[in-house]
Amino acid sequence: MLTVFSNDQLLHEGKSEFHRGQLLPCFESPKRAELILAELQANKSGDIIAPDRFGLEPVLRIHDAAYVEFLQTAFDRWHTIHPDCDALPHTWNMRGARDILPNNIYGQLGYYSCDASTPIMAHTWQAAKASADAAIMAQRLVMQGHRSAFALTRPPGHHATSNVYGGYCYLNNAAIAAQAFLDGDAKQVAILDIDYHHGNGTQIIFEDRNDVLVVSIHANPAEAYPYFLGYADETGTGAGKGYNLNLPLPDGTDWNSYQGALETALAAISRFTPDYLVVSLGVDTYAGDPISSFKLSSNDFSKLGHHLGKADFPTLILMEGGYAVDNIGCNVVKVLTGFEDAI
Ligand code: OKP
Ligand code: ZN
Repeated sequence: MLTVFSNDQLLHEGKSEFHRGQLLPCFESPKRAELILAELQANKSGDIIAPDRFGLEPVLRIHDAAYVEFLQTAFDRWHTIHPDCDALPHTWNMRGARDILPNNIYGQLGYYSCDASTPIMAHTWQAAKASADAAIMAQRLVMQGHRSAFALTRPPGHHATSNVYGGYCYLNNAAIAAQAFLDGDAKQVAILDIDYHHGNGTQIIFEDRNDVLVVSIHANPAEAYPYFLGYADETGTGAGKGYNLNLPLPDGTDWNSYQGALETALAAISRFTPDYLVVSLGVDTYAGDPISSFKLSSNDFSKLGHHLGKADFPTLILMEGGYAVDNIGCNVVKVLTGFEDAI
């Protein structure tokens, strides 16, 4: 399978994130992408190409202009006050308070974010934009007739909304790609999110729309990040009623129970008859993941890829999470190889 990746995506390298009471080295590191690339090359998985530079237009179809400008300028504003550390928020809005944008950089970081795990550094914008460009490039290739393409998107995207970053995500690559399909020749697009964490950003972006079906299999949010969305009773709003499907699974889920959810998800997608499928792929469902609790094995990822291939849609696979760095390359290659073996 063809892979799209830009070296600019490696420029984002956070020092630390707030994790369970401590500032720890960031789990979401450039090493993740490097190890996936190395494994793709070792397995002769297909060409790896750099994306074109797309303008802001496809990004602004999903994200607010003021939010994008904030992401472009936040680090410089922070850096003049704090030359030695990354920008992390510490104060957020509260229920009952006003939806108002303060002038202060600490206030604005809180306004535009949802957690303290997602630092902004000197090149965060550049890397996030390059990651979105990889998604758009792969989207173009699939629209031009490739059966599938893999965008090695890092930083990931599925927790970002039109105007909120968090969960290591700044631009919602899957949403940008889905919208780009619709702005091309598609009438309907399905997004299947199989990261361990619920794709709250993707759900919020599309929950009132019926041209994008969002289906997500993830850890029960009552027990796992992002906590405040991703429950089974969220089925879409307004015109989007019936076009959001959440399949939360308990701690310790292994392939046996995962497979049933995957079949349910793919059956719902088939009924929707999308023109294209966008897969938000996280391999943090792996048993060895340091921040997750599912129990998929490396071989299970081959079976997962096989199911995705058998679903028989023109498919863009893009990367979300996966933090067991020693196995991340192998697990991603298993998904892609399983996919190709099925078609
Ligand atoms: C991103 B993706 C605090 C615990 C939770 C955020 C997890 C983001 C996961 N450090 N941290 O969906 O893999
Ligand atoms: Zn995740």
